[in-house]
Amino acid sequence: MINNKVKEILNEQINKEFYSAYLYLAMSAYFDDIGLYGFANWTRVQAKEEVDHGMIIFDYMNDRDTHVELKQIDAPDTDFTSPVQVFEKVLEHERYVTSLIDSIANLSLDECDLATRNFINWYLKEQVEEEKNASDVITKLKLFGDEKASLFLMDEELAKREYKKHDYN
Ligand code: OFO
Repeated sequence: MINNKVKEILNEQINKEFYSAYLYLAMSAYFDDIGLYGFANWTRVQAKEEVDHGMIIFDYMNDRDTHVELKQIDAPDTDFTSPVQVFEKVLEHERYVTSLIDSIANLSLDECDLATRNFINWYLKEQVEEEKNASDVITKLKLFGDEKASLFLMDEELAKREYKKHDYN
């Protein structure tokens, strides 16, 4: 059983992970609309991983005999103007999610919930990768510019990303 404060922050985080999935799906729809199908694939795969992130917390709470409360998911930001602007939003969003994960780590320690503190290590590591993935794409977009030829090459590269179920291991 998890205490109420930790339960509340974990329920919030499930909601944030599903919001992340919505946000990436909105980005995927934008890229599909402008014909960048590789970018659309990359963000769609990311949306699926975000659902996995939410489900890992969902399963953890059930394992600890703690009530899961699913909250309303906000509509995602859809103010997208260019590939680089979208990926800057991705990086900003992932930095925000990192701050949320840090808060869970700190609260679980304050509440002496060492199982949750240990559980959240997986997310701390995952967030390093999430931020790196976004900033790698931004670096390449800025390096090669957004002329059609380089966007086409980037699109082909991002088309290769494949979904692999994110397991807690
Ligand atoms: Fe769940 O890591 Fe991105 O948001």
